[in-house]
Amino acid sequence: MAAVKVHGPPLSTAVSRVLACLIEKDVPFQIISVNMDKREHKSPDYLKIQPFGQVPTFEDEHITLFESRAICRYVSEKYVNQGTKGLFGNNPLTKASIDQWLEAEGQNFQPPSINLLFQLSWLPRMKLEQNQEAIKENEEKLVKVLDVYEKRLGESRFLAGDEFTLADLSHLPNTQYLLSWTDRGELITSRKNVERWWGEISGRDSWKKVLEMHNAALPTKA
Ligand SMILES: N[C@@H](CCC(=O)N[C@@H](CS)C(=O)NCC(=O)O)C(=O)O
Repeated sequence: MAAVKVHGPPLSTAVSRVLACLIEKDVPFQIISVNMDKREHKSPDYLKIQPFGQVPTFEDEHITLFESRAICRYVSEKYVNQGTKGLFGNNPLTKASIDQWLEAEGQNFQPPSINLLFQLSWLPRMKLEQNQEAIKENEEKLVKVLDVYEKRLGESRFLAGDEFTLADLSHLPNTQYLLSWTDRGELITSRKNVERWWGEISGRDSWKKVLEMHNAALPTKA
């Protein structure tokens, strides 16, 4: 099988989502470097394959796709018979349930979690001032989302049911960074069911491999 191509740095949350999915599905891939510090994602050539100038972009044979969750759905459908089965369900109801929680991740979990990461991790790294109002507002929003998850995960082993699916996988990058790069890890660890779920999904071999790629990509300290 020819390797698919993923354009973008493994440390990007959206790139990580796609890498975790490809590893779950045993799909060989090649990472194509996009140097975001040099703004290569805004270059005319890159904009031809990702018109919004974001990573990742995905290439498989003659097709090009962007949007990490759409890429994950495609990979799970195209390679349905290999790797982890049922990542995107196998009947209309399981697919709808997975989609429901994938949408919850994209629409409810992603905005406050990425804003918190930006405020609590990226701004300090760039030695820029944080906005305390934005921190408070996004933390409050995330608390409400995680309270819904806590209830759901008290009733169900994974978000969409008894099996690990794309709905769970899609939460890996931002949750990892909240825990590793901010002091707000308690948002996860103080919720019994969310913490149990996090232990289960972050312990998957696919995610451990993505973390190895993160470690390899991080600048080494002198
Ligand atoms: N919804 C898109 C979001 C992609 C995205 O926001 N990528 C970030 C890196 S994680 C990016 O390219 N940021 C640079 C920019 O927006 O200019 C997806 O899931 O693929």
